[in-house]
Amino acid sequence: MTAQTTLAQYLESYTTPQLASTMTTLATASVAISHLLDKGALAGIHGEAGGQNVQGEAQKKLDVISNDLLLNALIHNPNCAGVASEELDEISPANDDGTLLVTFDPLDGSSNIDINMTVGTIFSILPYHNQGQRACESDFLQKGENQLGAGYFIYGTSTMLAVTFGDGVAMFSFDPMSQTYILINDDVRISHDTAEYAINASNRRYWLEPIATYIEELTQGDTGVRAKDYNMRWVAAMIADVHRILIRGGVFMYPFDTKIAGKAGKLRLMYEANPMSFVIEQAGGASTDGVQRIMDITPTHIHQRIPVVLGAKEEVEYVKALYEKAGILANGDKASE
Ligand code: AFP
Repeated sequence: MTAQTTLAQYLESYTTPQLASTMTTLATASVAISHLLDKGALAGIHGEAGGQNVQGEAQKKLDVISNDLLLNALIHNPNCAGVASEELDEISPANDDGTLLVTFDPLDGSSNIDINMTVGTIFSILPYHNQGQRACESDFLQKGENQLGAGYFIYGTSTMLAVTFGDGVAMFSFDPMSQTYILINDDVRISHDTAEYAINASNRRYWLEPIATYIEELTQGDTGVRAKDYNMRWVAAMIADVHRILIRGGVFMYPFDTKIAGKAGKLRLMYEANPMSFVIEQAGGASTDGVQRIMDITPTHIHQRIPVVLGAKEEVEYVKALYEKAGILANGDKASE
Protein backbone atom coordinates (compact mmCIF):
# COMPACT_ATOMS: atom_id res chain seq x y z
CA MET A 1 0.00 0.00 0.00
CA THR A 2 1.29 3.50 -0.81
CA ALA A 3 1.11 6.54 1.46
CA GLN A 4 -1.97 7.71 -0.45
CA THR A 5 -4.10 4.62 0.10
CA THR A 6 -7.62 5.63 1.08
CA LEU A 7 -9.74 3.81 3.64
CA ALA A 8 -12.02 2.63 0.81
CA GLN A 9 -9.07 1.10 -1.07
CA TYR A 10 -7.74 -0.51 2.10
CA LEU A 11 -11.13 -2.02 2.96
CA GLU A 12 -11.54 -3.41 -0.54
CA SER A 13 -8.21 -5.24 -0.24
CA TYR A 14 -8.32 -6.41 3.36
CA THR A 15 -11.92 -7.12 4.39
CA THR A 16 -15.13 -8.76 3.26
CA PRO A 17 -17.71 -6.57 1.47
CA GLN A 18 -19.92 -6.75 4.61
CA LEU A 19 -17.17 -5.52 6.91
CA ALA A 20 -16.09 -2.89 4.38
CA SER A 21 -19.63 -1.55 4.11
CA THR A 22 -20.06 -1.43 7.91
CA MET A 23 -16.71 0.30 8.34
CA THR A 24 -17.65 2.83 5.67
CA THR A 25 -20.87 3.58 7.56
CA LEU A 26 -18.91 4.08 10.78
CA ALA A 27 -16.35 6.28 9.03
CA THR A 28 -19.03 8.47 7.45
CA ALA A 29 -20.64 9.02 10.87
CA SER A 30 -17.23 9.78 12.40
CA VAL A 31 -16.69 12.56 9.86
CA ALA A 32 -20.02 14.15 10.84
CA ILE A 33 -19.03 13.91 14.55
CA SER A 34 -15.61 15.38 13.79
CA HIS A 35 -17.20 18.35 11.98
CA LEU A 36 -19.50 19.02 14.95
CA LEU A 37 -16.53 18.91 17.32
CA ASP A 38 -14.67 21.37 15.07
CA LYS A 39 -17.52 23.84 15.46
CA GLY A 40 -17.48 23.30 19.23
CA ALA A 41 -19.35 25.90 21.24
CA LEU A 42 -20.52 27.50 17.95
CA ALA A 43 -22.54 24.35 17.21
CA GLY A 44 -24.13 24.55 20.66
CA ILE A 45 -22.71 21.19 21.66
CA HIS A 46 -21.12 22.23 24.95
CA GLY A 47 -22.79 21.68 28.32
CA GLU A 48 -25.00 18.96 29.73
CA ALA A 49 -27.81 17.36 27.72
CA GLY A 50 -29.85 16.98 30.88
CA GLY A 51 -30.28 13.20 30.89
CA GLN A 52 -28.23 10.36 32.34
CA ASN A 53 -26.94 7.30 30.52
CA VAL A 54 -27.54 3.76 31.78
CA GLN A 55 -24.41 3.97 33.92
CA GLY A 56 -25.93 6.93 35.80
CA GLU A 57 -23.49 9.42 34.26
CA ALA A 58 -24.53 12.84 32.97
CA GLN A 59 -24.87 12.88 29.17
CA LYS A 60 -23.29 15.69 27.21
CA LYS A 61 -25.12 17.04 24.21
CA LEU A 62 -22.64 15.57 21.80
CA ASP A 63 -22.93 12.12 23.41
CA VAL A 64 -26.56 12.12 22.40
CA ILE A 65 -25.95 13.51 18.92
CA SER A 66 -23.08 11.11 18.21
CA ASN A 67 -25.08 8.17 19.48
CA ASP A 68 -28.01 9.07 17.19
CA LEU A 69 -25.75 9.62 14.18
CA LEU A 70 -24.06 6.23 14.55
CA LEU A 71 -27.22 4.35 15.43
CA ASN A 72 -29.29 5.74 12.53
CA ALA A 73 -26.49 5.10 10.06
CA LEU A 74 -25.87 1.53 11.23
CA ILE A 75 -29.48 0.38 11.42
CA HIS A 76 -29.89 1.41 7.77
CA ASN A 77 -26.92 -0.66 6.71
CA PRO A 78 -28.28 -4.02 5.43
CA ASN A 79 -25.28 -5.90 6.83
CA CYS A 80 -25.98 -4.83 10.35
CA ALA A 81 -28.28 -7.14 12.35
CA GLY A 82 -28.14 -5.18 15.57
CA VAL A 83 -26.45 -2.34 17.41
CA ALA A 84 -25.58 -1.84 21.09
CA SER A 85 -24.47 1.55 22.39
CA GLU A 86 -22.93 2.47 25.71
CA GLU A 87 -25.54 5.23 25.89
CA LEU A 88 -28.63 3.05 25.48
CA ASP A 89 -30.19 0.60 27.97
CA GLU A 90 -31.34 -1.84 25.31
CA ILE A 91 -29.80 -3.17 22.12
CA SER A 92 -31.32 -1.97 18.83
CA PRO A 93 -32.24 -4.76 16.41
CA ALA A 94 -31.60 -3.73 12.80
CA ASN A 95 -31.79 -6.00 9.73
CA ASP A 96 -32.69 -9.64 10.40
CA ASP A 97 -30.66 -10.83 7.41
CA GLY A 98 -27.54 -8.92 8.44
CA THR A 99 -24.42 -10.88 9.35
CA LEU A 100 -22.83 -8.41 11.75
CA LEU A 101 -23.47 -6.84 15.16
CA VAL A 102 -21.89 -3.53 16.12
CA THR A 103 -21.23 -2.13 19.59
CA PHE A 104 -19.93 1.39 20.16
CA ASP A 105 -19.07 4.04 22.68
CA PRO A 106 -20.12 7.09 20.64
CA LEU A 107 -17.98 9.59 22.51
CA ASP A 108 -15.38 8.22 24.89
CA GLY A 109 -13.94 10.85 27.22
CA SER A 110 -16.99 13.05 26.81
CA SER A 111 -16.14 15.07 29.94
CA ASN A 112 -13.26 16.41 27.81
CA ILE A 113 -15.56 18.13 25.30
CA ASP A 114 -16.13 21.30 27.29
CA ILE A 115 -12.38 21.75 27.90
CA ASN A 116 -11.49 21.25 24.21
CA MET A 117 -9.55 18.05 24.80
CA THR A 118 -9.38 14.74 22.96
CA VAL A 119 -12.43 12.48 22.65
CA GLY A 120 -13.22 9.56 20.35
CA THR A 121 -15.58 6.89 19.08
CA ILE A 122 -14.78 3.24 19.90
CA PHE A 123 -16.39 0.38 17.94
CA SER A 124 -16.46 -3.38 17.84
CA ILE A 125 -17.88 -5.65 15.12
CA LEU A 126 -19.10 -9.15 16.03
CA PRO A 127 -20.59 -11.93 13.91
CA TYR A 128 -24.35 -12.48 13.95
CA HIS A 129 -25.37 -16.13 13.81
CA ASN A 130 -29.19 -16.04 13.81
CA GLN A 131 -30.03 -14.69 10.35
CA GLY A 132 -33.75 -14.41 9.74
CA GLN A 133 -34.43 -13.72 13.42
CA ARG A 134 -34.56 -10.44 15.26
CA ALA A 135 -31.30 -9.80 17.11
CA CYS A 136 -31.53 -9.75 20.91
CA GLU A 137 -29.13 -8.98 23.76
CA SER A 138 -27.89 -12.55 24.13
CA ASP A 139 -26.59 -12.43 20.52
CA PHE A 140 -24.14 -9.75 21.65
CA LEU A 141 -22.78 -11.65 24.65
CA GLN A 142 -19.78 -13.05 22.80
CA LYS A 143 -16.16 -13.15 23.90
CA GLY A 144 -13.93 -10.39 22.53
CA GLU A 145 -12.05 -13.23 20.85
CA ASN A 146 -14.97 -13.41 18.36
CA GLN A 147 -14.56 -9.83 17.15
CA LEU A 148 -14.22 -9.50 13.36
CA GLY A 149 -13.11 -5.90 13.56
CA ALA A 150 -12.56 -3.17 16.12
CA GLY A 151 -10.98 0.20 16.49
CA TYR A 152 -11.49 3.85 17.22
CA PHE A 153 -11.83 7.27 15.64
CA ILE A 154 -9.89 9.82 17.67
CA TYR A 155 -10.84 13.49 17.47
CA GLY A 156 -7.67 15.22 18.63
CA THR A 157 -5.46 17.82 17.01
CA SER A 158 -6.40 15.86 13.91
CA THR A 159 -8.97 13.13 13.33
CA MET A 160 -7.54 9.63 13.01
CA LEU A 161 -8.70 6.04 12.77
CA ALA A 162 -6.99 2.93 14.13
CA VAL A 163 -8.56 -0.36 13.07
CA THR A 164 -7.91 -4.07 13.11
CA PHE A 165 -9.63 -6.92 11.29
CA GLY A 166 -7.47 -9.51 13.03
CA ASP A 167 -4.37 -9.15 10.90
CA GLY A 168 -2.45 -6.26 12.45
CA VAL A 169 -3.47 -2.67 13.07
CA ALA A 170 -3.76 0.04 10.42
CA MET A 171 -3.82 3.74 11.18
CA PHE A 172 -5.41 6.42 9.03
CA SER A 173 -5.46 10.21 9.20
CA PHE A 174 -8.48 12.20 8.03
CA ASP A 175 -7.59 14.60 5.22
CA PRO A 176 -9.85 17.67 5.49
CA MET A 177 -9.11 18.57 1.85
CA SER A 178 -10.28 15.32 0.26
CA GLN A 179 -12.61 14.46 3.19
CA THR A 180 -11.20 10.92 3.24
CA TYR A 181 -9.19 8.79 5.64
CA ILE A 182 -5.69 8.20 4.28
CA LEU A 183 -3.52 5.27 5.40
CA ILE A 184 -0.46 6.41 7.34
CA ASN A 185 0.72 3.12 8.86
CA ASP A 186 -0.40 -0.36 7.85
CA ASP A 187 1.44 -2.19 10.64
CA VAL A 188 1.27 -0.36 13.96
CA ARG A 189 3.47 -2.05 16.60
CA ILE A 190 3.68 -1.27 20.32
CA SER A 191 7.17 -0.51 21.54
CA HIS A 192 8.55 -2.98 24.11
CA ASP A 193 10.56 -0.26 25.76
CA THR A 194 8.13 1.41 28.14
CA ALA A 195 8.81 4.61 30.01
CA GLU A 196 5.23 5.84 30.47
CA TYR A 197 2.25 4.67 32.45
CA ALA A 198 -1.34 5.91 32.70
CA ILE A 199 -3.52 5.56 35.78
CA ASN A 200 -5.82 7.84 37.74
CA ALA A 201 -3.52 8.13 40.76
CA SER A 202 -6.19 9.87 42.85
CA ASN A 203 -7.69 6.40 43.39
CA ARG A 204 -4.53 5.16 45.09
CA ARG A 205 -6.09 4.50 48.49
CA TYR A 206 -8.71 2.25 46.86
CA TRP A 207 -6.30 0.05 44.87
CA LEU A 208 -5.53 -3.56 45.63
CA GLU A 209 -2.01 -4.40 46.78
CA PRO A 210 -0.58 -5.55 43.39
CA ILE A 211 -1.42 -2.25 41.68
CA ALA A 212 -0.23 -0.19 44.65
CA THR A 213 3.06 -2.13 44.61
CA TYR A 214 3.46 -1.73 40.84
CA ILE A 215 2.88 2.03 40.86
CA GLU A 216 5.15 2.42 43.89
CA GLU A 217 7.91 0.63 41.95
CA LEU A 218 7.40 2.87 38.91
CA THR A 219 7.43 6.07 40.95
CA GLN A 220 10.67 5.00 42.67
CA GLY A 221 12.20 5.27 39.19
CA ASP A 222 15.95 4.74 38.98
CA THR A 223 16.21 4.49 42.76
CA GLY A 224 13.94 1.40 42.90
CA VAL A 225 13.74 -2.14 41.55
CA ARG A 226 12.84 -0.93 38.03
CA ALA A 227 16.12 1.01 37.90
CA LYS A 228 14.62 3.47 35.42
CA ASP A 229 12.58 6.69 35.55
CA TYR A 230 8.98 6.63 34.31
CA ASN A 231 6.59 9.37 33.23
CA MET A 232 2.90 9.40 34.11
CA ARG A 233 0.21 10.63 31.66
CA TRP A 234 -3.59 10.64 32.10
CA VAL A 235 -5.94 12.20 29.54
CA ALA A 236 -9.15 10.92 31.22
CA ALA A 237 -10.16 9.49 27.85
CA MET A 238 -9.10 5.88 27.38
CA ILE A 239 -9.04 6.48 23.64
CA ALA A 240 -6.29 9.08 23.94
CA ASP A 241 -4.24 7.03 26.40
CA VAL A 242 -4.48 3.94 24.17
CA HIS A 243 -3.61 6.00 21.09
CA ARG A 244 -0.49 7.31 22.86
CA ILE A 245 0.51 3.75 23.75
CA LEU A 246 0.18 2.69 20.09
CA ILE A 247 2.34 5.62 19.02
CA ARG A 248 5.05 5.63 21.69
CA GLY A 249 4.54 2.70 24.02
CA GLY A 250 3.48 2.40 27.63
CA VAL A 251 0.87 0.82 29.86
CA PHE A 252 -2.68 1.92 30.70
CA MET A 253 -4.58 0.82 33.80
CA TYR A 254 -8.06 1.29 35.13
CA PRO A 255 -7.84 -1.46 37.73
CA PHE A 256 -10.48 -2.76 40.10
CA ASP A 257 -10.71 -0.52 43.15
CA THR A 258 -12.78 -0.43 46.31
CA LYS A 259 -14.09 3.13 45.82
CA ILE A 260 -17.66 2.08 45.04
CA ALA A 261 -18.74 -1.20 46.62
CA GLY A 262 -19.96 -3.74 44.08
CA LYS A 263 -18.53 -1.89 41.04
CA ALA A 264 -16.37 -4.33 39.08
CA GLY A 265 -14.26 -1.63 37.42
CA LYS A 266 -14.95 1.62 35.56
CA LEU A 267 -14.61 0.66 31.92
CA ARG A 268 -17.18 -1.27 29.90
CA LEU A 269 -16.21 -4.67 28.54
CA MET A 270 -18.18 -4.49 25.29
CA TYR A 271 -17.76 -0.83 24.34
CA GLU A 272 -14.24 -0.05 25.55
CA ALA A 273 -12.22 -3.00 26.89
CA ASN A 274 -12.86 -5.58 24.14
CA PRO A 275 -12.30 -3.34 21.11
CA MET A 276 -9.20 -1.73 22.65
CA SER A 277 -7.88 -5.17 23.67
CA PHE A 278 -8.24 -6.39 20.07
CA VAL A 279 -6.33 -3.37 18.77
CA ILE A 280 -3.63 -3.64 21.45
CA GLU A 281 -3.09 -7.39 20.94
CA GLN A 282 -2.98 -6.99 17.18
CA ALA A 283 -0.26 -4.36 17.66
CA GLY A 284 1.82 -6.83 19.68
CA GLY A 285 0.68 -5.77 23.16
CA ALA A 286 -1.40 -7.51 25.82
CA SER A 287 -4.62 -6.76 27.67
CA THR A 288 -5.95 -8.30 30.90
CA ASP A 289 -8.25 -7.48 33.78
CA GLY A 290 -5.06 -7.66 35.83
CA VAL A 291 -4.90 -11.45 35.64
CA GLN A 292 -7.16 -12.87 32.92
CA ARG A 293 -6.97 -12.07 29.20
CA ILE A 294 -9.91 -9.73 28.55
CA MET A 295 -10.85 -11.21 25.17
CA ASP A 296 -11.35 -14.63 26.86
CA ILE A 297 -14.11 -13.33 29.11
CA THR A 298 -17.71 -14.19 28.21
CA PRO A 299 -19.88 -11.13 28.94
CA THR A 300 -22.87 -11.62 31.22
CA HIS A 301 -24.46 -8.26 30.38
CA ILE A 302 -24.00 -5.75 27.55
CA HIS A 303 -23.16 -2.99 30.04
CA GLN A 304 -20.76 -5.09 32.14
CA ARG A 305 -17.78 -3.25 33.62
CA ILE A 306 -14.30 -4.69 33.92
CA PRO A 307 -10.86 -3.75 35.29
CA VAL A 308 -8.29 -3.10 32.53
CA VAL A 309 -4.50 -3.36 32.32
CA LEU A 310 -3.22 -3.04 28.76
CA GLY A 311 -0.22 -2.00 26.68
CA ALA A 312 3.34 -3.30 26.43
CA LYS A 313 3.23 -7.07 26.91
CA GLU A 314 6.10 -7.25 29.41
CA GLU A 315 4.44 -4.72 31.71
CA VAL A 316 1.03 -6.39 31.53
CA GLU A 317 2.68 -9.71 32.39
CA TYR A 318 4.64 -8.09 35.22
CA VAL A 319 1.37 -6.79 36.73
CA LYS A 320 -0.19 -10.25 36.38
CA ALA A 321 2.78 -11.76 38.25
CA LEU A 322 2.18 -9.30 41.11
CA TYR A 323 -1.46 -10.47 41.39
CA GLU A 324 -0.31 -14.09 41.31
CA LYS A 325 2.28 -13.40 44.01
CA ALA A 326 -0.44 -11.83 46.16
CA GLY A 327 -2.65 -14.89 45.47
CA ILE A 328 -5.62 -12.80 44.33
CA LEU A 329 -7.75 -12.33 41.25
CA ALA A 330 -8.32 -8.95 39.58
CA ASN A 331 -11.28 -8.20 41.89
CA GLY A 332 -9.38 -9.10 45.06
CA ASP A 333 -10.99 -12.53 45.49
CA LYS A 334 -8.59 -15.24 46.59
CA ALA A 335 -7.17 -17.15 43.62
CA SER A 336 -7.83 -20.86 43.75
CA GLU A 337 -4.74 -23.07 44.00
P1 AFP B 1 -16.40 9.63 29.98
O1 AFP B 1 -16.64 9.20 28.56
O2 AFP B 1 -17.64 9.56 30.82
O3 AFP B 1 -15.70 10.94 30.08
O4 AFP B 1 -15.45 8.50 30.65
C1 AFP B 1 -14.23 8.20 30.06
C2 AFP B 1 -13.66 6.97 30.73
O5 AFP B 1 -14.59 5.92 30.75
C3 AFP B 1 -12.36 6.50 30.07
O6 AFP B 1 -12.25 6.85 28.73
C4 AFP B 1 -11.28 7.11 30.92
O7 AFP B 1 -10.09 6.39 30.91
C5 AFP B 1 -11.90 7.14 32.28
O8 AFP B 1 -13.31 7.26 32.07
C6 AFP B 1 -11.44 8.30 33.11
O9 AFP B 1 -11.91 8.10 34.39
P2 AFP B 1 -11.61 9.10 35.60
O10 AFP B 1 -12.58 10.23 35.47
O11 AFP B 1 -11.87 8.27 36.82
O12 AFP B 1 -10.20 9.56 35.48
